[in-house]
Amino acid sequence: MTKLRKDFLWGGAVAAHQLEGGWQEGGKGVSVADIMTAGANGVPRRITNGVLPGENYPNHEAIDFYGHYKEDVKLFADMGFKCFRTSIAWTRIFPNGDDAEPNEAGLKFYDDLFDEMHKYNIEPVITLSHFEIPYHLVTEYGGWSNRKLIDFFVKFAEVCFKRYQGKVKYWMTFNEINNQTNYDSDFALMTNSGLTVQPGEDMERTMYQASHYELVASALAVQKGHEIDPDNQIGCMIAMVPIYPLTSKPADIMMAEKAMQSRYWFTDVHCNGRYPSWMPVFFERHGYNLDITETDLDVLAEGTVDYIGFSYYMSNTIEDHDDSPEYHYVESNNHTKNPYLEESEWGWAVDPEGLRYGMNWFNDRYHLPQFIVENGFGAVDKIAEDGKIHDDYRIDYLRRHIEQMKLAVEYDGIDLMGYTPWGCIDLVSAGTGQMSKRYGFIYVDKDDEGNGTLARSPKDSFYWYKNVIASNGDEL
Ligand code: P53
Repeated sequence: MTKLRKDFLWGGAVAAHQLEGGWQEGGKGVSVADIMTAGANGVPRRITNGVLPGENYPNHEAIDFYGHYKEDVKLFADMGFKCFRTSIAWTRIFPNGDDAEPNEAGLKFYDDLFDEMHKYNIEPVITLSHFEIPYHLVTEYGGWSNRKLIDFFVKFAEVCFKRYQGKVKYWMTFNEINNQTNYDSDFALMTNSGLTVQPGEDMERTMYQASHYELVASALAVQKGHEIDPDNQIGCMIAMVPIYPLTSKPADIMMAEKAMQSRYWFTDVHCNGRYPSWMPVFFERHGYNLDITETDLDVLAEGTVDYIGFSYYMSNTIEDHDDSPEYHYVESNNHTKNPYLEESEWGWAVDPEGLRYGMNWFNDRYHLPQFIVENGFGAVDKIAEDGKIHDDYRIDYLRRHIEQMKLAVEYDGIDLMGYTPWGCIDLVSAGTGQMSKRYGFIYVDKDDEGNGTLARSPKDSFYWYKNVIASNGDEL
């Protein structure tokens, strides 16, 4: 018999910009996702200077969940979902980000969506900022490099907490806030923080400054959310990609430890309410005179999260590369291949045990409940002769990860709230902008060029997952 909670939150996860479409419906403003073109496997998305004619912007229509949400929520209910994780597109509520008043049509869309979910007893799990910052905040303010964004975000959060009180209880502030550790990536900086690289700018420094403002904004939102409704459960959202040492050479172990610190200090601030000891000395050594005030530090201490929401797809591996006592981690070029693991077509190392490892890592440090809010296998699906999709590779991936998640509960005593696999319905890939990198239990007829009927149909994994939920994880 399963040791999972009786009220375990089985469900699925998406983000507004990756499935809603309707990019200009109901007064919605332009977000950073609306200015990213379609890339391909190994071809990065381009970030254009506003919305330009003749470009392919896959998020503009996405899978038109905006127009199909009733049908889609019904399919989730058919699978037995207890919860559904999505985000509130900031630009539906504040089209420019700095508007004086929220946009009623946007607020109403999410009212209707949450009501539809509650019809089937599906609990909303809501991310406030998931890679969809208003583009106006980028052009006018320089994104999160500007302290003013704290007020804009907190206002947005407050409006959402008030409006959806009684409808939404589970929240997260910033999606995968730690992905910007990869400060060499234009994509990561733009999606996380609306940052544009200026010639000669030290983006590592800017990343730390922007992250600090986001963490302050998150802590303030946590405080507001608790004041508005003490029942609110507000979490952080961390991309858990464990970094292993390649060998038992002590310098490799040390390198991996420092790499983990560089990627996961965000969790220290969210959960412990303070910066870890290595950071002030790191800032000092690098001459980073950051805008971090005493008041900020008090806010961080008072706005700690209720749970750790995290994504898990893969692990990475590292070896010592520069013999410096700092073991400076540079995410863009420090990884090496793990000889024990196979990779997906997109080069993501498949490592089910890494999920259990990551859960133990969080648990040892923070002693908080955990929520796996993303996990999944991006793969090309082929329609078979019988017209169906037999996605046994996806079932295999999910089964092996759920097995490890159960071991973490049963053997490691970890308090796990739920599991929402990513892209439960096919959607636009964040990293590549492709439709063909599919994660769903539900197939959506649309290709990378934007052609297709948008018709929905269940894959084999749909029926498999339905039984997993019905048996509370006993039957895999
Ligand atoms: P895609 C990188 C590494 C781990 C997770 O990713 C990541 C990324 C960004 O690409 O993003 C999360 O679509 C993110 C989702 C995203 C999902 O993982 O690139 O929270 O928005 O779609 C999968 O295959």
